[in-house]
Amino acid sequence: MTIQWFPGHMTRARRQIQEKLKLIDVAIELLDARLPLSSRNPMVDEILQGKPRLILLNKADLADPAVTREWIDYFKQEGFSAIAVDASSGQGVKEIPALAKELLKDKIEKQLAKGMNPRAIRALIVGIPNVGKSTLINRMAGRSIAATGDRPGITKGQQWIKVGTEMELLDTPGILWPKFEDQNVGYRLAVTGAIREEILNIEDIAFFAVKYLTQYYWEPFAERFGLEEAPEDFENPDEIVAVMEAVGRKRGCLMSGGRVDLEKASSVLLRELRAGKLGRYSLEAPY
Ligand SMILES: Nc1nc2c(ncn2[C@@H]2O[C@H](COP(=O)(O)OP(=O)(O)OP(=O)(O)O)[C@@H](O)[C@H]2O)c(=O)[nH]1
Ligand SMILES: [Mg+2]
Repeated sequence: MTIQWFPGHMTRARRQIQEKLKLIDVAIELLDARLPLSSRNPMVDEILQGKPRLILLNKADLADPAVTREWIDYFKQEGFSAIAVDASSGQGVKEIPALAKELLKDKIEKQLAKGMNPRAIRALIVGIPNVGKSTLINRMAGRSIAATGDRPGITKGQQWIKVGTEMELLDTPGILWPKFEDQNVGYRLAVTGAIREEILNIEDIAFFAVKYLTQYYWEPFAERFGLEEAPEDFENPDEIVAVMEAVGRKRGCLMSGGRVDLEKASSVLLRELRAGKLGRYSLEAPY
């Protein structure tokens, strides 16, 4: 099964980015630190056409720090400049202007050699919906100028925002891509709330989350939901569903007759995961 959908405004958002490329010195690509590859637009190279690029693993406060370090190494090996940041607290954000300048060093040196005063660096901020682009911009600007919110699709159009005298940032609406070749990509995005839940079945999303998290983060998971026995075989769907039912019972998601309401249990579970109640976790690792 491939999940296919592509809201029209995303085609427009992509076109608008390409129209602005001429004005842009550097692209800042925001990925979700919990799922860097799944939150990476497979068309990004094509869209950015060789612009110097800085990769930010945002929401690093929610991700497993050891896995985030592996991801940073991974992107560096791919030849990118990459750091982990937390746009909501500002952790790591101060380093961004210096890294952008470093990427543009040759260009800036040439301008200086010609006696020109280097103008403010123009940076394009790109990434999937809800990854924290506008939050990052507000953080860098030191004021709340771009609208933010905890659901995808807050930013509707582009907006230039000045950061001191050194940088100008272009906020853009989040973009996704026409289809997910690997359905796990869709599930990872859905677990974190990057895509609307209705696109996938909520019980399938919760199943995916429980399968991964019980395997890699059993202790915090068991503690949060008061569980005792970890699944023996994570590939056995019955065992994963049994965990979901146990969570449902703990949270009182019962139907008449005492059976667990799996849909309700899934919804409660995902809400708690998204609210960070499980602590820090990553949904994919590079190695
Ligand atoms: N925990 C955590 N939350 C963050 C971070 N950055 C952003 N957020 C939250 O993520 C949500 C989305 O942030 P936005 O800045 O609106 O995201 P966006 O990428 O601009 O989204 P669109 O405009 O819809 O494309 C908000 O609730 C932010 O508070 C972060 O580093 N850590
Ligand atoms: Mg936004």
